Amino acid sequence: MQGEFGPLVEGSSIRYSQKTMSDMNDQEQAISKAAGVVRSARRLAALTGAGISAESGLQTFRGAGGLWEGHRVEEVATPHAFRRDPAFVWRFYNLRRANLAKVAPNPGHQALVHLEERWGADAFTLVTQNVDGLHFAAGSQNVLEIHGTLRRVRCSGCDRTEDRGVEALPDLPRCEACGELLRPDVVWFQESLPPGIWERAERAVSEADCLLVVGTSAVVYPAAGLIDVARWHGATVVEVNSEPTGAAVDVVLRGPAGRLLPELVRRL
Ligand code: BV8
Ligand code: ZN
Repeated sequence: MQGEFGPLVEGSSIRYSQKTMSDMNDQEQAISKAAGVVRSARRLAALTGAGISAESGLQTFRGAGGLWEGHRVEEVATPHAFRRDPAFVWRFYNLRRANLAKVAPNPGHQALVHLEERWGADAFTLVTQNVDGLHFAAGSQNVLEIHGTLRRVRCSGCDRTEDRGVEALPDLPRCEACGELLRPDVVWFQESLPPGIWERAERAVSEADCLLVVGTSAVVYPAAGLIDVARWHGATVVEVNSEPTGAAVDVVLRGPAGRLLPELVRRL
């Protein structure tokens, strides 16, 4: 029977391999170190990506199944793709919106709510690349959705925005005010991030004593650049990820955020 650390069950006894034992010690040391860093932080920030929503059942972008109808998100989430074939792009987004109706926040999202409750919304800022709205759904309040949200639409004509929750939208939804095509109010590739929100994210990260980087492959910029901003300003960076990434961090908690974030909070 293969468990988290690979215990081998032989008969009635469990035998841990030497490597497994050292892995467990490493994990133990890392989470104790991370808890010490977080506990002593006056100001905290978190940067989350699709990985924190994986345990809610939402597909990540670059994981094994990270394709949609054989396309990479970078090919579908662009102004060019929308101009060329708005029905194709809306199919992608309406499917993702429909998925939102079936999912709920997981213990990883809830652990970040606990951090905001403990530090207060002015000393804990949650910056998310995710557009699934699950941080708000979990109860986080100080959330900067730097890539927008699937729950909001924007008129490609008059720029009017509207929160449409997760209601089903037509194949080509139109603006009630001017009749032009609506688009998802998300940041596509080659588009700028919402100015005010981006500035607030940069400031929060530059003032943080500790930045938690959770469930992101750290390949999309300028979001991934926030990790460097934190380090340049002297923050300690703690990464929570089930896989290695290229991010320059100080402490690595390797495993699912839905298990590691609650464990980290329990040790504070
Ligand atoms: C801009 C909204 C300029 C839409 C998204 C070459 C080099 C560097 C940069 C570029 C380049 N060419 C182009 C660029 C810029 C480009 C970019 O970064 N491209 C990348 C692909 C190279 N960036 C842009 O275009 C940005 N805009 O630069 O504008 C500009 C300047 C001036 C004037 C005009 C323009 C805009 C980027 C925003 C794009 N929009 N989303 C939508 O969602 O449909 S990005 C998209 O990727 C999502 O937001 C997503 O959040 C984000 C990042 O992905 P991740 O969240 O990290 O998800 P991923 O699947 O990659 O990783 C999941 C991780 O979780 C993995 O590490 C996995 O191990 C881990 N994990 C899985 N399960 C768990 C887990 N961890 C813990 N627990 C688990 N259970
Ligand atoms: Zn309009």
